[in-house]
Amino acid sequence: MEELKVEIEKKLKEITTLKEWNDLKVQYLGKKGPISEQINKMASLSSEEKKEFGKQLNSLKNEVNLLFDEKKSELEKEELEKRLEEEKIDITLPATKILKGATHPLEKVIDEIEEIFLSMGYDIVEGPEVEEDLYNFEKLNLPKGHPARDTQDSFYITEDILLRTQTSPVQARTMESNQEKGPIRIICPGKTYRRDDDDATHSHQFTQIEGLVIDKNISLADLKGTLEIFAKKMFGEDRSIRFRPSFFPFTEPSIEVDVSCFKCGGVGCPICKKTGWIEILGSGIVHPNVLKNCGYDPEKYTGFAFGIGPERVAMLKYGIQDIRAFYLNDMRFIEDFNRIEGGNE
Ligand code: 2NM
Repeated sequence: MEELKVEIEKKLKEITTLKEWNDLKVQYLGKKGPISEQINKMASLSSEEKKEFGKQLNSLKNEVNLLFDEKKSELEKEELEKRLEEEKIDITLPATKILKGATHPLEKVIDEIEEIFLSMGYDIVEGPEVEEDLYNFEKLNLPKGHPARDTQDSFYITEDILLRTQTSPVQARTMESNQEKGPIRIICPGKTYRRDDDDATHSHQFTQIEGLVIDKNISLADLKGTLEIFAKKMFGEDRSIRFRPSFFPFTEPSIEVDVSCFKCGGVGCPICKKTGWIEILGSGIVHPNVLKNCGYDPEKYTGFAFGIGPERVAMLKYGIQDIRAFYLNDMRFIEDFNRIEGGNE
């Protein structure tokens, strides 16, 4: 018995894991272990011998159990210390930088323009980018053969279907589907497409925000007042606007709108090319043919419309030199812009 105890003590010293401890316990204290074996053998002893031998075996078993218990708490303590060491967190280490998403500069300008017109009670309406010739041209007073609808300039999919070249087809659709044929006050933002060779000022895909107001007695004064508010909110309270005559097939008269230079205040600088004025948008009084084509009676209703190029506004406002920068997905451009703008709030 003494030998067995010494042997167990030696084995317990050698083990380092709870798994080994478990195996060892099964080996010595299990049903097939040496102690159980001795207990089984006791059947052949006399009752005197049984008493003496049983007492000794019992105390051996208790001692061995105690040895195992001690070893177990020792191993558990070691394991805990090891885990605590491994899982130690240094809270003084600098945190991993989390990359933040940011709004694209063009999207920021679009959001800003939308906000200005929403504050004036306009609704935002969107429509298909793959459009029918009927809505993109025909109903907007650009009949087949009209020089402004040169097929060289549009992405045609079939003879009658194309990628919209402007967002005004959304307005034609809105006018047409308006059952009451009553007042309309909308802006239509979205992507547009033209067959241009891309360069610093041209992109075959660009964005537009076109506006349309229809009501009784709408006049140029309404157009001017509205666009003046827009110019001041977008480019600064001190801005003024001026009208220049122009031509668009869907408006008569057609008017180009300039804003006084927000860089030099009108004195003359490289941004305004020494003129003091910057062209910002095209507009006009909706052509009677357009109203008629979309189911409105031009004798009862008049309207004004305008088209803003968000790329141009963003380029002017933030001094961006090349329109292609918006579409290259160069993260440095977006990050740089967000640094200037103070990030995405
Ligand atoms: C412009 C300039 C002038 C315009 C006209 C219409 C519609 F649908 F009412 F006829 N929508 N947008 C318009 C007028 C657009 O963009 C430079």
